[in-house]
Amino acid sequence: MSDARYQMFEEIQRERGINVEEAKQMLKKLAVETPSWGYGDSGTRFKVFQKEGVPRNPFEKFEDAAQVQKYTGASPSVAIHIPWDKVEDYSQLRQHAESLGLKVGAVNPNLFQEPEYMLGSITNSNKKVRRKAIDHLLECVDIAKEVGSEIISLWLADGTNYPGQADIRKRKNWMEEALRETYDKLDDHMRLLIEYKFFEPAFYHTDLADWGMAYNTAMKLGPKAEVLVDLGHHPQGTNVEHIVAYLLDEKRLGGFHFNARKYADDDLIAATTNPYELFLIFSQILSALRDEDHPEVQKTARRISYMIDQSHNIEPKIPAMIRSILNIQTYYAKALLINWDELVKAQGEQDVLRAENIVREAFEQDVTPLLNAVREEMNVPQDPIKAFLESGYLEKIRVRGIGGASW
Ligand code: LRH
Ligand code: MN
Ligand code: MN
Repeated sequence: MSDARYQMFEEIQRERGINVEEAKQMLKKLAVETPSWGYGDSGTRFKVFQKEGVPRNPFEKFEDAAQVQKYTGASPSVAIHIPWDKVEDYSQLRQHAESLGLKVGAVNPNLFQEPEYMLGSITNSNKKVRRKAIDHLLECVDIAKEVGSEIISLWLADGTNYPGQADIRKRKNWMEEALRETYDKLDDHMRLLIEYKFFEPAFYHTDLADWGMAYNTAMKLGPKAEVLVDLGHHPQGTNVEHIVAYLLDEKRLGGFHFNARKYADDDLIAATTNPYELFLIFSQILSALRDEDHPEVQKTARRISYMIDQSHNIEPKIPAMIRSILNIQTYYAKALLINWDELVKAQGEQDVLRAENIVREAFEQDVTPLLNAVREEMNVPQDPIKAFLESGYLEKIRVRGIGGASW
C-alpha cells in the first residue's frame, strides 16, 4: 500500500515500536467461522420475523455464507446445528461446501427443541429421554466425521425453573455420564467444546451454568474437552477477559461464540456494544501467543476456534454477518498494536497508570489504513459491505421468497 494515509500509519506505529508487517501477517491468518443459523430467520420469544430471500435449506445457507467469505476472505467455515441442518446425505453437504470454497465447521447438537426435552435432555430423570439425547450426541459425532469436522460444540439448555423441581446433583451425574459416552466416541484429533450459560431457557438453575462448571466437566472428561466462551452468556459485569486468561493458562480454552449483548444473551452484531471487551479478550490471547516460557499455552491459543453466534432479527443477515467479521478484525487489529515490551516494563516497575495507558493507547489507534492494506493484499474489497450490496446477490436470492429456514 502506497497511499499517504498508510505511510503515516506505518510511521506512527514504527515510532510506537510496533512491527506493522507482523500485524499484517497475523490479521491475514484470522479466520472466523459463521453459524448456519445466522442466515436463517430468527426473532425473540415474541416474534420470529420472516424475511424475503432467506435460505430454504442448509445448502442455501452455505451459499449465503460463501458470500461472506468472498467479500471478507476471513470466514472459510460454517458451523451447523442438528437437526436445523439435517440432510439426507451429509457427504453431499460437505461436497457442496467445498464446491463453494468452504468447510463444514463445528457440529452443534440440539438438545432443546424436542418436546421430550422440556424437563431436560441428558439430565432428564426419565432414562428413555436421556438415552434419546445421548444417541443424538453420538449421531452428531458421526456427522462430524462424515463432514470432516473436528469439533462438536455443545450447549446444554437443561435446567429447572423452580426450587425443588429436580435433584440437581443427580442431574449433574447424568450429564457427566452422557458426556463421557460422547467423549469416548471422538477420534483423537477431535474436540468437544463445552459451552455454558447462566440462564435461559431455564430460570432457576442451569445444569452447565458457568465457565467453572464447563471447565470442571472438561477436566473430568480429558484433554479433548475444552471450554467455549459465548460473549452473551455471563451475568452483567463479568470480567470475560479474565476468564479467557485463566482458561488459556489451564490449556482449556477451546473457542468463542462472538456476538454483542446489552442485557442478556442478545446475540447482536459483534462489538456493537462491547468493543473494548473484545479488544481486551484479543489482548489476552496475544499475550498467551507470545508467552515463550509456556509452549502449551501458546499451542492452546493457536488452535482457538473463533466462531460467530448471532441471530439477525431485524437486520439483513448477510451484511450483518460481514459487519461482524469486519468488527472482529478491527478489534483484533487494535490489540495487535499493543507494545508488549513497554507493557511488561511498566508492569515490572509497578507503574499502574503507564501500564493502563499502553493498553488503552493501542485501542485508540485508527486501524483503517492497516485493514485497507491487508484487504488489498488479500484481494478482497476495501469496503466489503458496499461491494456485497452492489453485487446484486440480494436481488438474486429474492426468488427464494419468504418463509425460509428458521429456528
Ligand atoms: C445458546 C447458544 C448456543 C446455541 C445457539 C443457537 O444461547 O448460544 O450456542 O447452540 O445459541
Ligand atoms: Mn452460543
Ligand atoms: Mn447464546
